[in-house]
Amino acid sequence: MKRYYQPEVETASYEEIRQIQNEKIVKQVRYVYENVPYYRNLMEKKGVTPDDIKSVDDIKKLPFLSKDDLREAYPYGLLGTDLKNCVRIQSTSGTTGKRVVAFYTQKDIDMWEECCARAIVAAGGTEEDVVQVCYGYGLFTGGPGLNGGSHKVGCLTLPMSSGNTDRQIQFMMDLQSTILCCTPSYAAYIGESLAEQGYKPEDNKLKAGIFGAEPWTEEMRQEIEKSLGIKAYDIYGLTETSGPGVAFECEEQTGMHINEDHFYAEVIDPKTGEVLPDGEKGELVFTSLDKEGFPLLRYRTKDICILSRKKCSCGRTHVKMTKPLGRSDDMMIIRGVNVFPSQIEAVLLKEGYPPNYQIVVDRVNNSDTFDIYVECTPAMFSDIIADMQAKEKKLNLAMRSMLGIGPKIHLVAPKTIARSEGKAVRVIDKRKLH
Ligand code: DLL
Repeated sequence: MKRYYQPEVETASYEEIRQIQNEKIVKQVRYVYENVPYYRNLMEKKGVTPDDIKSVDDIKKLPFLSKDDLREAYPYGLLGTDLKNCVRIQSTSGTTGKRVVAFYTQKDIDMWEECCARAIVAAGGTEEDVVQVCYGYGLFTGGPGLNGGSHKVGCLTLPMSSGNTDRQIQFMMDLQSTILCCTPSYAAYIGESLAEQGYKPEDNKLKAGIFGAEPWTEEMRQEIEKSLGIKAYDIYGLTETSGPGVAFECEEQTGMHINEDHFYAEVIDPKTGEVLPDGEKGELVFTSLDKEGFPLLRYRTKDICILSRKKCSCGRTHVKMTKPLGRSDDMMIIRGVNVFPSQIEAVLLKEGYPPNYQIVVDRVNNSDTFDIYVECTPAMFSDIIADMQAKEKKLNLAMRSMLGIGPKIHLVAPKTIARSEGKAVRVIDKRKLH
């Protein structure tokens, strides 16, 4: 069986990978400097020129790029080439301010899909496989990324998108899907639904699952593996860098190999920006090495993780990252969707509510619950239940349109949400994800 999609590079020695990275970084920095005035400006402010970057060891001289920069430069400020050379955009959910729009040339798409193909082959995928992709399709990168990777491997691809679980199960059974790609919480839900419909794990033909886009635990992995009768692999990525496939798990299931020939990873102290040695916990920072549409140098992901170069039994040599162990900002991932408290606050203000609220997130039966308690002003508060329900419904719709998912809204009487003497406790996340 084929073990690697691109064996030469996936199993190259450390020195060979360094060589590839060193050649690429020189070109990528010059490319960005010449084509992205926004970043050139940051380099000039720091007194760095492309001539200062001779190898990846010099990356630490470059300025960081943050989500705030992406917001400031929205939509075209970080574009690396003429729009006429781009063939696709993908985006995250959220307000215009928080939304990330990434641009891809055809070469960028090919690179991204190859990264996903590596993940599929690492999960045992070959052209004999039937890959059921139930990540969302559209602006979200999950569906398109895994779909493209599956094509590259030559698998029969079922572009299901998310939702409609009965139909997912029918296709899974009738077309004998062998690899499932979706968020871990949706995988768990499919497992439960199969059991409810009377199927046993051995009744399906699935052998593997490629699950990511949100945090999940080892316990959840075991549960999913048991309920579906599969081996469950993690996959990581973010819209800014391309989408899923920046890193993926192999058969060892002890962390995800970062596709180092395309993305250079650093871990930094989120407070000081200092680069930390392998093995230390900090914020993950990526530098793209060969992107055209949306090249990013030293992009701060806000994901906290640890890098390791311990030899892997799968034969891959690329550095491994742990599962994200948390975030250095306040972003939550609820049912696979990125949610910031500031977005919720913006909706409340727009709808005329005071910014006294509390978000409660929990995971019940492997599915996220999302409740927002909102204080009314005395003028808004009414003891007519129908009135309050109508208001809750209106707020739910406004939240849904902003976030892409609908929370359960609870309007509560004035002055009932506990005031804090220090920082307000806006978010109570009861999920034990890390
Ligand atoms: O979630 C891309 C993706 C799609 C990854 C499908 C894997 C599978 P965004 O919507 O931009 O992109 O969200 C990126 O999600 O910074 C992490 O905080 C989180 N995340 C992604 N993968 C994982 C994972 C996609 N395997 C943000 N475990 C990232 C934990 C993850 N968190």
